[in-house]
Amino acid sequence: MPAIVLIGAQWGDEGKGKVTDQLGERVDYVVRFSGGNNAGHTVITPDGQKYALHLMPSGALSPNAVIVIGNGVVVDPKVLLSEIDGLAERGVDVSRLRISGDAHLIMPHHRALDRVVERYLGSSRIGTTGRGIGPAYGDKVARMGIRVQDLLDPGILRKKLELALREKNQVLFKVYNRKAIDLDATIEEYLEYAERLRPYIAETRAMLWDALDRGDTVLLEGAQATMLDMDHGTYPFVTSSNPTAGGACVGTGIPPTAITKVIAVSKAYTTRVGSGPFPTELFDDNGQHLRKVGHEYGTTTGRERRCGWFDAVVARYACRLNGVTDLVITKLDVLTGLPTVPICVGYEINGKRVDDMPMTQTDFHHAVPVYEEHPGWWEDITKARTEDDLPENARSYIARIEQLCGTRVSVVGVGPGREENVTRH
Ligand code: 2SA
Ligand code: GDP
Ligand code: MG
Repeated sequence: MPAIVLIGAQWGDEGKGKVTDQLGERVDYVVRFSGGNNAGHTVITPDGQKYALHLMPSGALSPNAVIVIGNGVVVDPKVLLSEIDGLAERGVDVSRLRISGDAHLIMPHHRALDRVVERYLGSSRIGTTGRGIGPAYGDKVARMGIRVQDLLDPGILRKKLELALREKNQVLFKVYNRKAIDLDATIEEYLEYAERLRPYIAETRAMLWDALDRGDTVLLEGAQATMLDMDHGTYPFVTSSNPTAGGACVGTGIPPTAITKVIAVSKAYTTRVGSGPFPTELFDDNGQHLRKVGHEYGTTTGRERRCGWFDAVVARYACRLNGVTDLVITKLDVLTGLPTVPICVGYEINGKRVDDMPMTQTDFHHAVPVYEEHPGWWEDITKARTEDDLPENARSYIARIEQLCGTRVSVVGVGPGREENVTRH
């Protein structure tokens, strides 16, 4: 009864969509457990078609997998419906979708609050995706949230929205100088979504327990990443959920004892989108190379991603925190053509060398990377499928990452396509 967790080891966009899609052929269920439509997961199918998924699990492109939106996800029904329609138009069978009735809804006041709060924060802003994620989770924790199941009970929906809007309209939007949101219009809009979403809403927890009892394989697909985790990431420059492996249990109802494997996806370098500390960030031609060759622009917002060298301190932290059994290193092909490829093996903080994540955020802000230089390679590696196909320098770069993380690197990505991988062990 295996449940496999797949998470991002860095600050997101490691290629989780591609890896989930690859595994999708071999699993029975693909379940999203956290985040919302802040996520942008890119999948390129063998016929060359590109899909950018935001709320739909990346198993959507594997015809035999049941795809599930777990209770830990925040759902913007408008976005979900347009994603369902877009996929259906392209011939994808969306009837396999199930949505937990316990997932929380993103409401218009959440989207509005996300934007006004970012404006209010000014230079201290988080650099959110503006999708209402933080305010929706905020209301969930404050026990003022509206859940997917509330769409099925118009009386409850009105009561809850009335309460939520009273606070937003009469207090918050006055402070932020934003116009009030209309209760009746919102109810009307959401009841229309309710009719369309009704067939997909299910008790997903029990469905997944039954699947595990039958011996089916369940893949829990993470969104965002370890360093964006609300508890374990670079707070406050994080997302408002727990995208780490522990969050996979909370966000689905699958017990920890059912998890047999934790796969972490990491780029062969590092990117980050939004504000916050990033010790190995590059502001030179090498950074430009990574952005240009790696097409490092947000899948959801189109924002430029900040780029830097591989940070083994972060990677090791992610491996230990998530109990990683297998590492997938993506985008090795993007490093081709660089004369040297440094790896950050530690930090210097206030004159002291440290090898692990420092305790305080202030120290992390002051961390200066200590680099180990590795010779680069020029050969095109996109056709490599076994380790022997890789140039010696690329092989030793990966072997060094494996050694520094103390975790097996099972697969190395050498291109965006489903087949463009080197399988190692
Ligand atoms: P939010 O919107 O409240 O979750 O933003 C809080 C922080 O989390 C970051 N974040 C992300 N980082 C990388 N990729 C994400 N998804 C998109 C992508 C990003 C995009 O796939 O490229 O298109 O801009 C993602 N989602 C949230 C965010 O940048 C904030 O730092
Ligand atoms: P996710 O959020 O983790 O799913 O990642 P994104 O889809 O936001 O960003 C990863 C990008 O890298 C996408 O454009 C992928 O198509 C692309 N990608 C994934 N793996 C590889 C790889 O091994 N090589 C190259 N060149 N691109 C890759
Ligand atoms: Mg992404």
